Amino acid sequence: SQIDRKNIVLLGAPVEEGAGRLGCAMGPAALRLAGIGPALEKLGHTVEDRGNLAPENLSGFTLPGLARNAALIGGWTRTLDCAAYETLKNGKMPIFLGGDHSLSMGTVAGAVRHAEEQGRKLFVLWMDAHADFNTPATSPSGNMHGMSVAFFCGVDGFSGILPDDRPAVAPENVFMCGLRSIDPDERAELTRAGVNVFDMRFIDENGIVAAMKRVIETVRQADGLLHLSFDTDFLDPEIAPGTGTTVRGGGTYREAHVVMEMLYDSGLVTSLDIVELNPFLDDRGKSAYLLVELMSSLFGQKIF
Ligand code: 4U7
Ligand code: MN
Ligand code: MN
Ligand code: MN
Repeated sequence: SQIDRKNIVLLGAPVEEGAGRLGCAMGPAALRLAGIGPALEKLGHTVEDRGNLAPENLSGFTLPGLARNAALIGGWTRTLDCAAYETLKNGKMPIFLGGDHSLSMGTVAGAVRHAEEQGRKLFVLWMDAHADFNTPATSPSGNMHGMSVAFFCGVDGFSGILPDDRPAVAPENVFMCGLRSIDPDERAELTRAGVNVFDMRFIDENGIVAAMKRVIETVRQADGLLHLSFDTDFLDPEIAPGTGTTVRGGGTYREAHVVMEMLYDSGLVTSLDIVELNPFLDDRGKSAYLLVELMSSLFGQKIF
């Protein structure tokens, strides 16, 4: 691709109103304090930290159904769509420091807009305990961090956040890894849409390396671009307690690292979100430090 992963741009997205409990707005500060910038520089990358972004004003905007803080999340989506698109257009690799997972509505919208303009396909690797495939019609909570994938796949129910002519990500180009908590209506929509799901049972039975080989092979065959969206709750809560929606039985330390190591070797990742870190719930920076360590593996840190 023309995106140079040696030229990294850090963009803070302190959004927390998409989640059911507050605290994710402190995520960008915690990731910086845990040393994300220096860790990537140490690996030979150029890191430009643009600080934190702010949402466009969409006050008064609402969505039909149950979607809490739709105006604020809609405003963030517009800001992040532009930030992702512009950074990629300049040939640089954006890393979005979250913030709750609703931020991916904007980052992926911008990434797919850029990819389509280049005549390329955008693939999304969604590492998460959850599918985030609810809509304002199906969501049991109304929390928009559980709706991001439905949004960027163009599922009905979100009109007015971005112009209707924006490209959507094809559900068959979305790979979910680590799932272990899916709502009933969400499951029906996910199946209907045809998203690729490597749930925890698949990982138990086949190993995470088998899942990752399929993802990498598919993206490579299509000469696609790959957006990685990494939800802290993909990880087992024993190793990453600092997130609001923990589910036990998650990814292990080595499973997470080997995914990052394989992705680095593939050279396919061109944009990235690190989301759902809630420093208020963390244990002495444990989750923040682990996320930084994983990013080192994603950017070339080798064991041997
Ligand atoms: B996260 C949930 F009901 N599915 O929609 C919902 F279980 O970004 C959780 O993956 C969503 O952490 C979790 O509220 C969103 C719930
Ligand atoms: Mn999520
Ligand atoms: Mn999650
Ligand atoms: Mn969460």
